[in-house]
Amino acid sequence: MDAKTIEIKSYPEMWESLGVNVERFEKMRCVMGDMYSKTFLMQDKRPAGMDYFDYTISEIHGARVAELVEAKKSKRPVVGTFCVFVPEEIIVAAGGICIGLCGGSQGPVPDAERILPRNICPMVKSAYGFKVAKVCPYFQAVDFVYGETTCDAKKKTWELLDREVPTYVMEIPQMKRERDKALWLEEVKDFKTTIEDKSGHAISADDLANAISLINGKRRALQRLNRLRSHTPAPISGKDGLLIEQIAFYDDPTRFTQKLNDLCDELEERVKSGFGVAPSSSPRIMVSGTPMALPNWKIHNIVETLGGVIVNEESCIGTRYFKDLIDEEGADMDRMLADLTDRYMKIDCSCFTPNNERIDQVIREYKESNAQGILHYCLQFCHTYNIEAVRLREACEKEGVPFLAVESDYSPEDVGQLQTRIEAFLEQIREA
Ligand code: BJ8
Repeated sequence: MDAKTIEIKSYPEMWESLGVNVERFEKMRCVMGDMYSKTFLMQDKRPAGMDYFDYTISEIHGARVAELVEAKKSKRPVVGTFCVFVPEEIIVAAGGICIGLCGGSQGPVPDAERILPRNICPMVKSAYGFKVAKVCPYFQAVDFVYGETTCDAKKKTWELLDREVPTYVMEIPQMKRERDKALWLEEVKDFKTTIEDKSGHAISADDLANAISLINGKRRALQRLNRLRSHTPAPISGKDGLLIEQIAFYDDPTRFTQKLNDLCDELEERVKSGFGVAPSSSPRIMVSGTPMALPNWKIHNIVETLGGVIVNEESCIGTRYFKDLIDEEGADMDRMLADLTDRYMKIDCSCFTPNNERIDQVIREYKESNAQGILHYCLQFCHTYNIEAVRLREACEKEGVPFLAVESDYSPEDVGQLQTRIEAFLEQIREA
């Protein structure tokens, strides 16, 4: 691999066997390789430990997909998900593999728009488009999909997606009263039963305990990375931080955790010696809001090209995924399921009302990450995050936190306008 370019490897025979539209997918592969090289490999002072994550991107449609194909041969279920509410510990406990399928690319959006309304969330359109156009080997490899009822765009799309791939749906309550928590526990139990039926594997207490410890380990490594990013100068760029958080959703959890901890060892040395990727004077930005699915690097690219550095993502592809762990003291299945349910109920998605925990959490993360401003990122047509930004802005005004809210999609059309607004925001922080 040349230092400044990356080739995303081609596996046409394997893709063909999965029913991928190979001719179309080949073009997307080349575009992504080019975009990755320009966004990531041109950065200065990247940690050596990023080599592994570059490798996973070069093999994103090869080595990892081949692992899924092997798992399927040995009857291990491969389950596609779209939300951090779907408990991956239960999939892992049944010997399965959980793959986050959220779409972050503009490429398949026109395919989706032939069927879905245009004025819905780009993440939903991108994911659905990947499946109907058959241009995602992961989507082609999953045995079935588990959706949820978090937002209207997703829950109605599952009805259509079910025509393409078996799609099950968990009901996520939208409030957090005791009766909502009881409903959620029942949903988790139903989910476990379905996964057991599909995999032919009855989950034992030991299976679940091991899975909880494995996924807790992954979340702990991500917490460690996040703490390291709170230092000034930042030991790693926001782009690389986000990339790692994105890869967490499809890589093998044991390998990922090991490689991320190796990287964190290196970053600790950087922190000790005061070595950073950007000058200490670079404005430190925390991003908060809707998830940024692979390969959505738009905001991070703009901020860091303009001389800022992103130090935290309060997002489901970010801290909402790893801030909470499951208690590992649970001795029996009922206790473990109750602990798991408690942990998942702490996710402060804007689909909940009220959602005061998130407002408090954003301010807490702002302080802990030593950020100097919050950039609220909302995907177009995501009403819940968009409206919740009103209360976040008020909380930031009260705390004296510089705040900018942007709404965007995956097209490049608004890049110029975003650059102008973000540049002014960084200037405001520099002058403060
Ligand atoms: S827990 S944030 S992963 S639902 S798809 S809600 S952006 S309109 S992703 Fe999410 Fe689960 Fe909540 Fe997290 Fe809005 Fe788009 Fe809906 Fe979205």
